[in-house]
Amino acid sequence: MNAPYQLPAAYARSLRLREMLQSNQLEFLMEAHNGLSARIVKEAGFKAIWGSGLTISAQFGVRDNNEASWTQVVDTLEFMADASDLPILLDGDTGYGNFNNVRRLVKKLEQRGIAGVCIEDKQFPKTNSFLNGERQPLAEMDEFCGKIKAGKDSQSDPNFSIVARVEALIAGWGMEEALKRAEAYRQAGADAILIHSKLSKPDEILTFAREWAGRGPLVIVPTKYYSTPTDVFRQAGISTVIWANHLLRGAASTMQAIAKEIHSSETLVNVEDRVATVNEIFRLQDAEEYSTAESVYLSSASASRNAVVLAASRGAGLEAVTADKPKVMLPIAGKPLLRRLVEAFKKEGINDITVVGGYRADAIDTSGIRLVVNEKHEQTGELASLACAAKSFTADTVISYGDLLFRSYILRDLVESDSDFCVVVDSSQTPATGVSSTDFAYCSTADDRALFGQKVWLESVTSSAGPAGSAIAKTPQGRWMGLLNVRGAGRERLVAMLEKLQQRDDFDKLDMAALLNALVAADEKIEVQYVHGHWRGVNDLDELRQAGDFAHGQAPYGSNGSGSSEAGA
Ligand code: SPV
Ligand code: MG
Repeated sequence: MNAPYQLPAAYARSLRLREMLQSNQLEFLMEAHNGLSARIVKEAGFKAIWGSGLTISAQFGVRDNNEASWTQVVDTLEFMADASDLPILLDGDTGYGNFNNVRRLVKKLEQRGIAGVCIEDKQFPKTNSFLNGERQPLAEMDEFCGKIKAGKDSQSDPNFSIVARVEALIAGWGMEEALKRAEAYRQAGADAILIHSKLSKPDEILTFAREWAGRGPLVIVPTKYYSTPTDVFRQAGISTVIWANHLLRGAASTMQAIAKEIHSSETLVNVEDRVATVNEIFRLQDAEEYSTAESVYLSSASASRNAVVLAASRGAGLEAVTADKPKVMLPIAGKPLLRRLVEAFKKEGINDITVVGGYRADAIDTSGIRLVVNEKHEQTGELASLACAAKSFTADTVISYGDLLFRSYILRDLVESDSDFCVVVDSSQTPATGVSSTDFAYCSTADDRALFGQKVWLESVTSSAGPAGSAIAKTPQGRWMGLLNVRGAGRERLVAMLEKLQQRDDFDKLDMAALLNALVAADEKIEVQYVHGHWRGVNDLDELRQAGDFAHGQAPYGSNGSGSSEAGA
């Protein structure tokens, strides 16, 4: 069965306004003048909004004399229509020109989902009815009827409403003229008549309503005769009451009081509890919807992520080339190792990068990174350096050795892991071929290179701090690359573990492998992602040369380097 046909949103709003105008119970429109107030009107329970010319002008800080252009008004209405799904009746002043301007206005309002427009029989540019009303020239009646007809002929949504506002009482032309004009406007096609009065009593409105005798919906604006009980309007057969400017006036009084208070007291302490909380503003802006959408539409790679790069060492075996710089600043195919690493992080959307320097930290290029220095780098090891970056775990974080080069998929797959801890292990390297006796990894399953969908867990890593458990007796399944991803609640647990290890006497000697082993010993699950080559570390001059070849092999097509000599390719 087909779903029932849904009216497009603009139709639904125009239909709702039309039904309000035609209903036989008294209805109310509440003024709004921007997106925020439109939202507030909706939340208060109103069924529709009055887009007041006075208050939209006032929120711009200009007069109600068509000083704001009609397109500026329409742009404001668009924000209001976005912030609230209520029907909006625009106070369209005189229609901003002649019949032709009204035609264009109606088209543009329909396009922005506005339900109707009220136009008044004065001359452009208008002045607010409560400012020297009797001196204000009225439009010629037939000319105004032409505007109404032009508007009705140009609407494409049959439910769009045009309300004709009679200013004869305001301008002092008398009841007879008001009734004559209202009838002419009704015959020209107006969907309702707004009869306006500036008296403090509702007398002329009630007389008008009696004489009008229900020929069509009547709309009123009781700003001046505000003390009239609402039931009086009900009994007079009024269709709709407009509360025309009270949100703006309320906001003005509050802003004046708060500005004065803060200016004179030079503190926020007296006002904080008397104003909406910042969280309430976020709620009104629908900030939560943004967060939900972010989790749906932003790829996990571009969500906020950090990186911590361990770069404190000079590089044992590299003394000949590191007299004036740390290992991470060694050029590989013309570009420092660290720069290559930073580019790899940035490509993965990781922009918050903390580098822990030590030896010749002054020679580290700090563009695009935050440098923290392990001042005791000569006497301490990797964990002491990591502890210097403990404040950087403000989001999911990749911890990385500083001397790594790798193909980009390795980092991408690592950050996409949903485990709290995840490491990359190269199954192509075993102690026989490896150059280092540390960082070999024992895992729950060996890499048979067809482990898709099956998780592998780390059991231990060979560490300079000594063998971890009994695993050392077996053959390791590969070599830990020096990349650890920490996500979610794992971050706090990692920092806690680091603090715990800091209590140990041998903390200064501990390396990253010791941290991984301590986590495993504390029953943490550390996921292993296997790779088979596709990366380089730099631990001696030979590896430095191989890293250069690797970098050339990774150079973009069309650039100078185009080799392909890399490990395990
Ligand atoms: C407005 O709200 O801009 C109106 C109503 O036109 S009144 O200010 O009462 O004329
Ligand atoms: Mg107005």
